[in-house]
Amino acid sequence: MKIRKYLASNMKEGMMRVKKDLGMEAVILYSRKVRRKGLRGFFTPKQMEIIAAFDPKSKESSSNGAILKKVSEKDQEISAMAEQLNELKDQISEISTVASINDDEEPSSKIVTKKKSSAYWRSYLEHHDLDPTLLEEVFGEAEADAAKPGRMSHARMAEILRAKVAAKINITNGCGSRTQIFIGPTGVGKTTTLAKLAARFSLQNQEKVGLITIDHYRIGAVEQLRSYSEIMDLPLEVVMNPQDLFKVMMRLEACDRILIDTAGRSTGNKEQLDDLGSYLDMLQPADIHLVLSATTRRQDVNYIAECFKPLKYNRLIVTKLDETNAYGTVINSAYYTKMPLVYLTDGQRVPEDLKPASEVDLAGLLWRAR
Ligand SMILES: Nc1nc2c(ncn2[C@@H]2O[C@H](COP(=O)(O)OP(=O)(O)OP(=O)(O)O)[C@@H](O)[C@H]2O)c(=O)[nH]1
Ligand SMILES: [Mg+2]
Repeated sequence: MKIRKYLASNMKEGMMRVKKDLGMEAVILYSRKVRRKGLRGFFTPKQMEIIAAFDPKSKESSSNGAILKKVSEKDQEISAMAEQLNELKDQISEISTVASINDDEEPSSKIVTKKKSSAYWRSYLEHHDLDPTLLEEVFGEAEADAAKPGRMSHARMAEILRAKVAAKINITNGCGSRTQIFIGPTGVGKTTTLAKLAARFSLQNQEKVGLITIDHYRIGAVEQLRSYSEIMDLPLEVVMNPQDLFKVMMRLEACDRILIDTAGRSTGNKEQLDDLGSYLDMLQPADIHLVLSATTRRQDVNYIAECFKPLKYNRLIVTKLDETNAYGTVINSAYYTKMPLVYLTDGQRVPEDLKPASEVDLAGLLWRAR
C-alpha cells in the first residue's frame, strides 16, 4: 500500500493530481484545509491537504479479474455462436448433398468444407453400391490425407478417393496361361467372353487357338460355341467326363492357347460345383476366370465369390458393364476375391466389346470417366 500527501489550492485540483499520480483506484484517506508554513501562509489563501492511498496489487487483481470475466463471457458467447453456425452448416450440407445427388449435378468445381465433401462423395459412392467396409477403409485413408487445414474442392476430394479406390483393386494384364477356363453363375456371359478372347488370340495375336466345352448340360450350349468355332475356323472339342480331358488335351497339343467353356453353375449347388471341380483338377496349371456380371447385387457378388472359392479361380472378368449405371460390383468383386481383374466386357458384340482391365480407369468408372 502506498500513501501520499498532496497540497493543492482546492479539492478539485487535488483530486486531479491524486488520480494522475496514483490512478483511478486511489482512495482518499483524509483531506483538510491548511495554511502554508511560515509568514507567507498568513498572506495567502489556505491550501487543501489530501492524504491518498493506493494498493498496486488490488488494482492489478481487480482490473485483471474484470478483464478476465469479460473475456470469458465473450468466449462463451463466441463458442455458442460457433456451435450454432456449425449446426447450421451441417444442416445446409446435408440438404445440398441430397439435392446435388438427386439433381445429378456435377459438383467438381465447388470449394466446400472437407466434411461436406466427404458427405457428398460418401452418398455418391453408396449409390454405386460400393461395399460399406471398403467405403470405410477408403474414407478413413482419404480423410487422413485431406487432414491439412483449409477447404478443398469436390474435385480434389474425388481425386484423393479415386486413388484410394484404385489402390484396393488388383489388375493383371498380359495374355496369361496357355489353358484358360471360364467359370461362373448361369448366363453371365462366359461363352460370349470366351468367343471374344478366341478372336483376339487367333486374329490379333495370330495364335493357334483350340476350344473345349464341358457344357453338355444346357440344350444348345455346344451349338452356341460350335457356331463361333466355325466362324473363326477353330477346332472344338466336347468333353463328357473328366477322364476324356487327357485325350482331348493331347489332340489340341499343337495349340498355343486352349480356351475352355464350362456350364453355368447354380451358385448354391455344392454338388454341381464339386462336379465342375473334378474337371478343373485335371486341367492345372491354368488361368481359371471367375466371370461375374456387373449387374449382380453386392451381397450376391460376395456369396458367389465364396461359393466358387473351392474351384480355385485365380482371375476375374466382369461382364455387362453396359447394363448398369452403378459400377460398385467391379470394385467389390476385386475387393472380395482379392483376385486380379483381367477383362471387362460392355456389350454383346464379338469380338469388339471386351477391354483389358489394365486399359480401363476402374476407379474412374465410379466417376463415370469410362
Ligand atoms: N449387354 C451385354 N450382354 C452380354 C455381355 N456378355 C454377354 N452378354 C449376353 O448375355 C447372354 C448370355 O451370354 P452367354 O455367353 O451365353 O452366358 P453364359 O455365362 O455362357 O451362360 P450359361 O452358359 O447358360 O451359363 C447372351 O445374350 C449374351 O449376348 C455384355 O458384356 N453385355
Ligand atoms: Mg455358356
